[in-house]
Formats: sequence, structure tokens, C-alpha cells
Amino acid sequence: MGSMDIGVIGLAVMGQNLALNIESRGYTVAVYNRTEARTRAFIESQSKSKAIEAAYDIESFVALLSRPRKVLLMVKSGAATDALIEALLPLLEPGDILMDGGNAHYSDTDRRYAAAERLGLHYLGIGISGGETGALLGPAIMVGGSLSGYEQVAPLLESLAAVGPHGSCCALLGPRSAGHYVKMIHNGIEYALMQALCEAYDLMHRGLEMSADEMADVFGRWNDAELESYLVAITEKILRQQDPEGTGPLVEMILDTAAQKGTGKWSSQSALDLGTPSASIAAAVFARITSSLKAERSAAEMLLAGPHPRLSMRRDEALDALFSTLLLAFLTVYGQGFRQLQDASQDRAYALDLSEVARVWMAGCIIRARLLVPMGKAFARQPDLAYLLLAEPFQSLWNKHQASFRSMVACAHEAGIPVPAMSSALNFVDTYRTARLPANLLQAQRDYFGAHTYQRIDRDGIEHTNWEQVR
Ligand code: NBP
Repeated sequence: MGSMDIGVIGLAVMGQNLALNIESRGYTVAVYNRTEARTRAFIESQSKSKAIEAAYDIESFVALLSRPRKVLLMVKSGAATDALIEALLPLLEPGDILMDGGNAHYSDTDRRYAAAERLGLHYLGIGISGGETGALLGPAIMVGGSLSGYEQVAPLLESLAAVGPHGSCCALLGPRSAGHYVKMIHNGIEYALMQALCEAYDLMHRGLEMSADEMADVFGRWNDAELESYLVAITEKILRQQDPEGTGPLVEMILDTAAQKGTGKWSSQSALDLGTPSASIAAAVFARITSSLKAERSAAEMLLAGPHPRLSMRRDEALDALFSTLLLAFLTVYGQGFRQLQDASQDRAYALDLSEVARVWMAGCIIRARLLVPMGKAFARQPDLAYLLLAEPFQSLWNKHQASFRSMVACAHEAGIPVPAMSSALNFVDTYRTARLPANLLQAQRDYFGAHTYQRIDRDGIEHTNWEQVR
């Protein structure tokens, strides 16, 4: 019988760094990767004193593990994960614990969970965030599955996670695919925060003609205030980076097209299925899609007129308004993500505790931010909070900064600088805080052409009007 505490399959960037992280916490680790050369390169790059043992076929890998076996998959999500599970299942025994740490779609996790549990295995769907550095030094770990399965790996997982202001950023968040669903929403929020930061950069760069160093100074100042977060911090560092080829700031030499795939897209697809208004997350996905149309955009720039992209505000005034804008856009986006979790939790019976989700996101992950501390408190006070901005201190922040948010978005539109995430955040909150929307006309239009009926505001019941006969 084997003696290794855990086995990691998949030795690309995440698997390698997680294996090293786990070993650094005093555990012994078996590793295996489909392509042998990658395993050999990894083992040869490590000192021999490390408690890491490699296997070059899956049977030998399983034989290295102590019982109950604990296997962590860190491979490309989708077909690769299915192929590995198919190969592993005949080699595992009831009571063993199979964990998928990749970015699996929640419906795949539900299917795999059911198949594994039927065989008496414990299956945990684990969302891991933090990229390469997080994997090595301490990621945020969002787990879904059974309590009995989690309890057996909790000391190991909790030891390798980042430590936030309220403890280890690892928790069992709910049953089945709850962990992967939360990770998906984490990534949706990440998309929208990144897009809003890109818009702030564009407004400063083109709208105020600021240099990269000047913009870095601004992001640095914001990172010392309420906007303190990983994404604001790395934006400052990126803007300070010079091109080693001597052309100036490196960021200006990078092609302006972004891909979108996987979790960001899935968040928006799920929002549409649930009927939850995660508009700014979707706006960020569409912004990436539009950015990828580089040739079309270049041609359109010659054909479609617009104003000179210069903001009609003094620089100091504009930077104050931009801070307000980014702060409220961030809050709106987190609010949409938490609302989607609220709706998904009901729909999919996850029983999520959103203060616990906020706690897990406080360190290690890409969307970690100072604002998550009061967000966690707001959900602890009011677990069924419908929308984040309704709670304090966020309501007061909205009321204090909303006028500047409006001025900045209006100014951006006037200058022809696209701000899809910021603008959709403002539109969302303005829609949400409007008691009477023009959907009355919409209902009339539907009844006009499709006899879809409508309700009146002055009595109960369903109405239909023969609109062609009305004068
Ligand atoms: P990748 O997502 O690039 O996947 C590469 C790994 O998958 C390699 O080990 C590769 O083996 C293996 N693999 C593939 Br591809 N097809 C396979 C198959 N049919 N059978 C067995 N193994 C197969 O690696 P990653 O970036 O380290 O990410 C690992 C997981 O973690 C992914 O699900 C990813 O979405 C998730 N994740 C990544 C990050 C990040 O920052 N990169 C962050 C959070 C989560 P090979 O060497 O033989 O090709």
C-alpha cells in the first residue's frame, strides 16, 4: 500500500505550484501528468529533498497513495477531466476522495459528482483562484461537495489556502457544484472589474492625455483608499513597466484584443437562464468580444464619426469623479455577482452563506479587495439581502458618489470614449432604483401585436385590449 498523503494530476502551471504548496505544508505528494516529459522536467527542477514522488502511468500513481486516497485533478476543464476520471474510477475504492480543482462547468461537476457518489467515492468540485503565485503561496479555495468528504481533506486544503482577515480562505460553500458555481461568479466579477479598470485607464490616457507614470501614481493613490485591491495594485505595476526593447511603457506595445471563454461567458449564460440582472458582467464579456474585432474596428474608425476623445473636465476634477465612478462600478459589479449567487442558491439548492463567500474572497484570489470586509459584514447581518447597495455602508457610498459617477459617464459619452462596464453599472442602478419603469408601454406593445395581455395598476386581473379599435 502507498504512503503518499495526496496525489496531484496535471503538472501545468497550476498543478506544479499547488503540488509545491502542499509539500511546503508538510504533506507528501505524488504527481502524474499525461505527458511524461512534463513530469520529468518538473521533478528534475526540484531539490531531491522534497517529499514529492512522480509516477509515469496512472496505475503506479494510484498505487503511491495512502488510503483513503486523495486525488486532486488540475487539468484543462472539459474532455480532459472526463478522460482522467474515466481512467481513475476503476482504480479507486469506496471512501476515496476525488477532487477537481479545474474550472469545470457546474453542470459537469453535478454529473461527475453523481457518478462518483454512486460508486461510494467522495467527489469535491473545487474552484481555485490566485493564478500561478496564488497556487504556490496561498490561493482562495471554494469547495462544493459533501461534508463527510470535505472533513477528510479540510486540514490539508485549509493549510494551503491564503489567510485573510477572517482566517483561511478555504471553505465548503455548499453541496455538489456549489464551489465551481461560486468560482464561476468570482471570474464573472473579475471580468467586469478588469473592464472597468481598463475604462478608467482609457479615460485618463486618451481623455486626459496622462502619461503611464502619472496614471500609475493615480492607481497607487486609489490603492491606498477604499479601492485597495489586487487588480488596482497590479494595474499600477503594469503601467510602470517599461518595454525592455526601449520603446517606452510596455502596455502601449500590447495588442488591444482580448479573448473570452469559459467561466466569464458561463456566468452570463447562467444569469440569463436564472433571469438575474448581471448586466455589467455581461457588458464586460461583450466588451472583450468587440475588442477581438480589431480589423473591423480599424476600418470603422475611418468611416464613423465621433468627437475628439478629450474629457471636458479639469484634470483634478476628472480624477475625483473617476475615483467615485470606479468605486461605484466596483460595488455594482460585486452586488450583481452576489445577487446571482443568491438566485442560483435558491434555484440550485446550494444554501450559500454569502458572508462566507465574501470571507473566502478576502485573500488569495484575483478579486480580493478591502471592500469585501464590509460586504461580508452586510451579508452576515442580513443573509437574504437582495442587493448589496441597499445595505450600509454601500447605500451611503452610493448617495455620496452618484452625482460624480453620472458626470464622468456623461463626460465619457460626450468625448466618444467607450465605457461599457461603467455605463451599464450606472444604468443598472438607475433602473433598479426607479419605482415606475416604462415597461407599462412594453406590456401594451406585447398585447397589441400578440394579445399577450397585461395587468392594470388599479385592479387585479388580466386585461386585453383590441388596440386597433381604440381611438
Ligand atoms: P491547463 O488548463 O493549460 O491544462 C493543462 C494540463 O491539462 C496539462 O497537465 C495537460 O497535460 C492536461 N491535459 C490536457 Br490539456 N488534456 C488531457 C487529457 N486528455 N488527459 C490528461 N491530461 C490532460 O493548465 P493550468 O493553467 O495549470 O490549469 C489547470 C486547471 O486549473 C484548469 O482547469 C484551469 O481552468 C484551472 N485554473 C487555472 C488558473 C490559471 O491561472 N492558469 C487559475 C485557476 C484555475 P499534458 O501536459 O499532457 O498536455
